[in-house]
Amino acid sequence: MLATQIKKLFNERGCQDIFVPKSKDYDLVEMKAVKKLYRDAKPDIVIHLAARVGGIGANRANPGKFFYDNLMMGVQMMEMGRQAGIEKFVAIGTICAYPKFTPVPFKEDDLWNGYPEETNAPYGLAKKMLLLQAQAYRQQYGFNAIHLLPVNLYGPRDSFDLESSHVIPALIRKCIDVKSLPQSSNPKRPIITVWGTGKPTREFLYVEDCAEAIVLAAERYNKPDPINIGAGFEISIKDLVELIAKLVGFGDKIIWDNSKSDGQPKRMLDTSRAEKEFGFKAKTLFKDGLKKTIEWYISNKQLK
Ligand code: GFB
Repeated sequence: MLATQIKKLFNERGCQDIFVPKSKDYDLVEMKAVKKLYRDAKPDIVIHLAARVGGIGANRANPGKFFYDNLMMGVQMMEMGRQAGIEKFVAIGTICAYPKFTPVPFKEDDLWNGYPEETNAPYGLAKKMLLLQAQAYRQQYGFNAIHLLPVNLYGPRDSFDLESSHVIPALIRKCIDVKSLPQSSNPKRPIITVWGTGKPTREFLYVEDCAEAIVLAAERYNKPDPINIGAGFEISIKDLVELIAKLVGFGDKIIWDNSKSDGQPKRMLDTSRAEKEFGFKAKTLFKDGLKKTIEWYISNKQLK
């Protein structure tokens, strides 16, 4: 969902020569595929978005794969970028790299003050190593690699798989699918089951805003320090569930499955550095972003 938006923004800026490799053509976990990609694309700038990613369910089910695949893709892409002598490497990291009990709002200077939350530590630390690699390569080779830390993303074209997706698409699907069940097949009051206790908090960034931030950083930011990319608000999962249910028009029973993990207790970013360094400030109001995502799911759900 992010690559589509980034390509659109670069096209609008007059940049037409953009190569977006597909994972079916280039399995970046394999070094030979990474070498072939650099031969085929001959890039000046690389924006490394590729990731084996998913929600809390997917992370808990695949800690080994999420660690290995994300580490190998990132490390090899940056190393071959260095050997190819590219101008700039933009590494897209994750908010999961922050320590579990980071005080909110998360400041980039707190990034190394502890171990991440257990459910997403393998993924979070694999991506965090790209920050270390970027700073080490800048020091030894003068290689211009930057590291961005986007918060939980949402928007059209996301994965709506109920086991592996993130919370927003899962809730939208649950509310809409149960509503569209024919009454006859569901005499009892419709029920949706959501995960955890509802107490955790999260911050969410609309995909188009994230794309804007990445393009601005690619154009203007050339320093070793990591940068938070977010929208600067905090919402509890309980309030999120009620908001999505209201926007979808689901007014029935919500059951909380406490056997499912809550993940990181609190999450909200300090977004002042991105604004200071390259003038980024998220534009999309949360309710508007949710409405666009709900509309997209309704008009595309038969494809799911
Ligand atoms: O979005 P999510 O899966 O991942 O879960 P994280 C966010 C919160 O929503 C957790 C709760 O407290 C979940 O327990 N939740 C409630 C649900 N109902 C549901 C549901 O039906 N599905 C899902 N998925 N969650 C992610 C990492 O952590 O952060 C990723 O797992 C990624 O790797 C992302 O890095 C940025 O927000 O906890």
